[in-house]
Amino acid sequence: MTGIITASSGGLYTVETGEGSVQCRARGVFRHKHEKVVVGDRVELTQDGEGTVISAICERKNVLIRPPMANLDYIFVTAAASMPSPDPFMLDKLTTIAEYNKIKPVIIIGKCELDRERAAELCGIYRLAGYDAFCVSCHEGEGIDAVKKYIDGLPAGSISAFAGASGVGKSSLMNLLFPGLSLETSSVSHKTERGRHTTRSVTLYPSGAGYIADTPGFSMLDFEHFDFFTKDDLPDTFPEFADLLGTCKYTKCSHTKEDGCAILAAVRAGKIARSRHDSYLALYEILKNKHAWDK
Ligand SMILES: Nc1nc2c(ncn2[C@@H]2O[C@H](COP(=O)(O)OP(=O)(O)OP(=O)(O)O)[C@@H](O)[C@H]2O)c(=O)[nH]1
Ligand SMILES: [Mg+2]
Ligand SMILES: [Zn+2]
Repeated sequence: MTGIITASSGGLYTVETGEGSVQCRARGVFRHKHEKVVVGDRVELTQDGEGTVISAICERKNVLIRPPMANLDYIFVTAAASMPSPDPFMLDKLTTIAEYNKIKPVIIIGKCELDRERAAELCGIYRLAGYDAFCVSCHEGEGIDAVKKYIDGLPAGSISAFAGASGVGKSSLMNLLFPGLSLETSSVSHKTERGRHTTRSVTLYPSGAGYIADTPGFSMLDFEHFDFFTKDDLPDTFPEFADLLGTCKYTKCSHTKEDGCAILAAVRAGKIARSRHDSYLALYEILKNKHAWDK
């Protein structure tokens, strides 16, 4: 029998088999091989002396460290227009990690009633990059139907997740999108503008034809070590660069400062958002200093 891992806690996994869900443990062999079963994994179940156990992990499409999940098809990269203040660099780290792992990013700007101008500006930046982007307000109900329709239209069997900083409203939005859920939410500290890390683990919920996960919010610390890929992989993680790659004056152009760089020209012409290129520069600096053995 096969199934999909929908939750995990202290070595106990919830597996949805299509004929209901079972709770079970993984065979000891995974621990020896340092292979970790994560939410989103498709697994094989076998009966042994102790009952049902996970006996094999099916080949993965991808696996992320944050959120700890496998086989993601879509990631709803979520920020708030305010409280906490949006951090485009954090959003761009998430989109680049997603792109590198062949996960389609979709942008959600929540709490849009708090700062409509900033919300519209952020959506504009990501639409210019070619992403689907939604402004939503859980408090005023705005944009919820559009996101719901989008999720309902995702391919059968697809796996998605909401991801972003703590307190941006991921669980609040899930509660509105899926009225059967009553996920815990809690207020953002006014003093620090930080969330309280209310969601503690990744859980997949059935959504239309697929699955969608609520995940624990990030803190800035989670992103200090950005070592998922190398600087040579970086340009390909910005989809708005794609058409221009290979058209710069120098074949080895780093798109950071060279004369005749087609990417820089597009930034000056307003065809590529400056904040996206700023993130590119910052990531380039980090990855430039990264050694292969840092992985
Ligand atoms: N003003 C405003 N507040 C919102 C909106 N959506 C959610 N909130 C509030 O933001 C706070 C945090 O919401 P959560 O849903 O717990 O945030 P989260 O992203 O799940 O946070 P973690 O689980 O810590 O990652 C709660 O107090 C919500 O009521 C909104 O559209 N507008
Ligand atoms: Mg939450
Ligand atoms: Zn260039």
